[in-house]
Amino acid sequence: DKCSNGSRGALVVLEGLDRCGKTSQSTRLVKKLEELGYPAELFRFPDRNTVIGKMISSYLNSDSQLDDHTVHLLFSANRWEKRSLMESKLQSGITLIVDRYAYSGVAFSAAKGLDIEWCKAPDMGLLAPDLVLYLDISPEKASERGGYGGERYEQLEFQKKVAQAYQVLRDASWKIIDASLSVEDVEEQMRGILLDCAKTCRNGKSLSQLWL
Ligand code: Z5A
Repeated sequence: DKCSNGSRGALVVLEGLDRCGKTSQSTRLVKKLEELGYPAELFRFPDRNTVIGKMISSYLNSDSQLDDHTVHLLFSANRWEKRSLMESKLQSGITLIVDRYAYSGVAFSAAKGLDIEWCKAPDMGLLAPDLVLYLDISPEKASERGGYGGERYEQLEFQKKVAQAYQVLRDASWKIIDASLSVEDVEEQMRGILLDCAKTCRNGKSLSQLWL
């Protein structure tokens, strides 16, 4: 039982614009933590494997149309579906590296023009991250990277609005990472911060709730 001494894993979220490198980095961070003796797992939102996740995926691929409020609530519900699983993993000592979370939910819907407080409400009470790594990159630079343009939100003007909305959500748990550098240099910036966070959680920091 990994939890026999009462220590828990850390909840670490990676956020940023499309193509900022979250997916590449989250995989590397899980591997690094494991090497250093911290059990770790990768989560990502949307989780397209659930029934709700399949609805979201079809919307993102433009195979279905949904009202902006409706899809916002689906994204939030998709996180609530995973809340208790995430909590039990954290309590058993596993650090979770999460590729997008409630901040994406609010930033993308606010960029469409929805009220920010309305957007935050359905995610209130989810587990609050111990650390948010914001992979900072200009929308222009991100758009030059591979695979850009395929899905609904991958347009430059829209990504600029998302970047503005993210700024409103920054709080003390955020660390800003320069994501315009090489994959190795981006990881290097995060490693020390991540290990400090994992240690603090292992030493008994308690879990809290988001936006309450
Ligand atoms: N969304 C929402 O509206 N509401 C919500 O609540 C949530 C999400 C959770 C799908 O998300 C969409 O859902 C997303 C937000 C919205 N829309 N947008 N835009 P997703 O996470 O499934 O998909 P994504 O944002 O498109 O993520 P991605 O494709 O996984 O991109 P990424 O993770 O940031 O980047 P990557 O895959 O690691 O890298 C992208 C490319 O850049 C790839 O070719 C890499 O080789 C390259 N790359 C990565 N790092 C570097 C560096 N450092 N230098 C050079 N090139 C690099």
